[in-house]
Amino acid sequence: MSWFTEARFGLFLHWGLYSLAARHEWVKSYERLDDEHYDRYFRHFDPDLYDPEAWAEEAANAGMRYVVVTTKHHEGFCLWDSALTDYKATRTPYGRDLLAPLVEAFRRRGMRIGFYHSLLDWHHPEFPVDLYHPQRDDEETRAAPRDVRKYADYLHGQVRELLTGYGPVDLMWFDFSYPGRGLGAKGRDEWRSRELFDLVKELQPGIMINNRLDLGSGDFTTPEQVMPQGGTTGGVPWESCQTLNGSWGHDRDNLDWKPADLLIRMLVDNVSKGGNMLLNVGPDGRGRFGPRAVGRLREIGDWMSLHSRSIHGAGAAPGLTPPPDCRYTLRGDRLYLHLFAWPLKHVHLDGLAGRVEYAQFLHDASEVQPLRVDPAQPGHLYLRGLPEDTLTLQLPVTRPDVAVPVIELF
Ligand code: H79
Repeated sequence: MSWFTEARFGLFLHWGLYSLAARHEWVKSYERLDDEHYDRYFRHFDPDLYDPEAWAEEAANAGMRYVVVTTKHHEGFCLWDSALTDYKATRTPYGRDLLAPLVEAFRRRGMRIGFYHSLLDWHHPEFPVDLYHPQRDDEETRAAPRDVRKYADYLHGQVRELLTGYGPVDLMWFDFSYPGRGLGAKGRDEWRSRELFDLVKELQPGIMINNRLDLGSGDFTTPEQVMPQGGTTGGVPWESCQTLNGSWGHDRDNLDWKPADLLIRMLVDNVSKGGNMLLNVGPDGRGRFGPRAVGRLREIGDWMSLHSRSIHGAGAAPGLTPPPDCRYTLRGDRLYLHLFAWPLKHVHLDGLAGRVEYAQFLHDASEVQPLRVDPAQPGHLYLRGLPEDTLTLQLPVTRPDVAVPVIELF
């Protein structure tokens, strides 16, 4: 499982019928749309510009090392040609399986493959109505009780299909459990999570499973749209999943787009705390990433092409406290100082005096010289007060023209 912590950066893909509604992947629940209304997206699903090779190329160029794709989101629509339902891509106007070509394209780029699979299913007739369900818990639904055991059989059957039909799968991302949350609440008893977990491991012994089956931490934990504090997961690998704009599915009118430099700082922050970042793109109804997403991925790629050495295979630097607005990552015995803000002329590194043999900017391998204080020089007077064990580096006044400057310390 070391590939996971080496990779550090992955692509999340949310793609389904909600991509046509283009107003958040929870639209069916938020707007309480019934099946009849929602069927319009099924009848019009035809991503004629779908090109998973292009997606894989964008992801690879951005420095991403794995992909996690929504095989099925809460709406219940399946991207693959499941034998257990007709609610799938092959029965839409598009008429073809979307999953196999995607897996192939990303694998060809050397990327690891992850399947997101929703535990919730707002389309399956035996999925009991609950607080998130688009259908209300009313007299009518109570009169026709649903059998969650039958739904769980379906869930297990579909997972079996996914893990037998697409070659080696590296990661399984289940979403989500809500035990004890009122009528229709669901967790390990309803999903039959232990059985499901064992099934996944039996079919794909090398796979990693996330923590949303209500079985504790799983193989890795998944903070969602938060930047976690470091050192809080007790050594369990973790991955923070993040959006470009607050939504996971394509969201046409959303203007809350994070700029690329913020996304880069988020990635660095995660790695500096020992975690991964899974960054989401919500492709549109024609199967494109959209210019805003592509623009950000390319800017991230520009930075990664010069700085991936501080990300891939890197992690937290235990015992070292970085200066304000800086982050350390450690890879082997190389330390990387990421400067989120640009200080004037000097940066002071506590605890590093005498421990650094050479320092350079990562983007151009230009030397960053230490400040050597000569007690004979008058200037020395003004530097008194720095702790003995502090290494001071001399910075140019002008900040290098990269999203986040990085100093590599040998
Ligand atoms: O697939 C993406 C989301 O659709 C899904 N997980 C990511 C990866 C997800 N969104 N929310 N949740 C899982 C958990 C539920 C969160 C809730 Fe709420 C917060 C339920 C009630 C408050 C979101 C906001 C749903 C209703 C309001």
